[in-house]
Amino acid sequence: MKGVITKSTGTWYQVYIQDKDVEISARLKGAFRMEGNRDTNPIAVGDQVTIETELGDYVISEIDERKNYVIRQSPKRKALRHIIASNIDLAVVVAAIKRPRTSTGFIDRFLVSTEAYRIPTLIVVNKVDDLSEKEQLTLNDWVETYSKIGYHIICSSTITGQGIDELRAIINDKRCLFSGHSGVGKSSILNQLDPSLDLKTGLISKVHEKGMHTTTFSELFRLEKYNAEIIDTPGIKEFGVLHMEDYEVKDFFREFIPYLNQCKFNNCLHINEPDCKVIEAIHEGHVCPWRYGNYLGIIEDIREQAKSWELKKRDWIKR
Ligand SMILES: Nc1nc2c(ncn2[C@@H]2O[C@H](COP(=O)(O)OP(=O)(O)O)[C@@H](O)[C@H]2O)c(=O)[nH]1
Ligand SMILES: [Mg+2]
Ligand SMILES: [Zn+2]
Repeated sequence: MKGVITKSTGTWYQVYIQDKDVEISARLKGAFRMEGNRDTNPIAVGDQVTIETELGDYVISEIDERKNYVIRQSPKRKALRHIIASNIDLAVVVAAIKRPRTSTGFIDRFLVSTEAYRIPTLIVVNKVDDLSEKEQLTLNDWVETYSKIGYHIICSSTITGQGIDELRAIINDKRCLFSGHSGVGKSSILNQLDPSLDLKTGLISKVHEKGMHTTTFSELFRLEKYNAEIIDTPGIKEFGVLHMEDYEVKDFFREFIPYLNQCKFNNCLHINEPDCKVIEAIHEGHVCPWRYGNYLGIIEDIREQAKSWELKKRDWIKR
């Protein structure tokens, strides 16, 4: 029989069997092939799998090819990647202007990775009920900037209910990945979408958080009323952009695309090359300067990472 992974806690996997509408626990089949696997988890939430029985247990014998997936990179062990979730129809990044403030750097890293995986992405800015005049201006700037380059952005509040109906209409019939810093209101939003989920909300105290395992697990919830599935990803702080090469990132900033073949050099990275049309466009107000700043930040991170690897390698060769 076939099922979808809804939760993984190491050895055991929760699997939802679509035909029977039941959830079972299964482990990997003894001879599960892991050839060439550089993932820390061979099976991820969202994977479509084949279930057999073996010695009285349900076992996962096969995994269907993934339509797409998002990964988290281990910064220290670049060769290893952890698949956060697979087979996603829509990635939702939940942000807030304050308590806690989400940086646009975080949002843009998220967008770069979902662009790279070609996953449609929605930006939700939650907690808009509680903004000062200045914060409202920041919000307006975000909305204008992201809408202009073609991203759907919803402003929401679980207190006033703003944006919730719009969000509900969008997630209908889709498998959605929900991401964002702890405390931005992901669980509160999900509860509003479907109160029967009854997820715990509120900030976990720092002490408690530290005392728990550092790895928290993604989990897939089914919203039967809307034929939607939500994958909640607690504790994901950064998405994988570090596996990219510096020259790849420019392709994932949509607003650079119109200038692709117009710069003097066709391999222009839009950093400090002469006659760069992207930089010209920033000066002329066609490209958002803080988005460009975030672009430079990502390039810097990738190069930093490459440099520290190079140094480490040299260190080893010297021995
Ligand atoms: N002012 C305001 N507070 C909210 C809103 N949504 C959630 N909260 C509060 O923010 C805190 C964190 O919410 P939670 O849903 O647990 O966030 P999560 O960590 O992203 O799942 C809780 O105390 C919520 O009551 C909102 O729209 N406006
Ligand atoms: Mg939560
Ligand atoms: Zn350029």
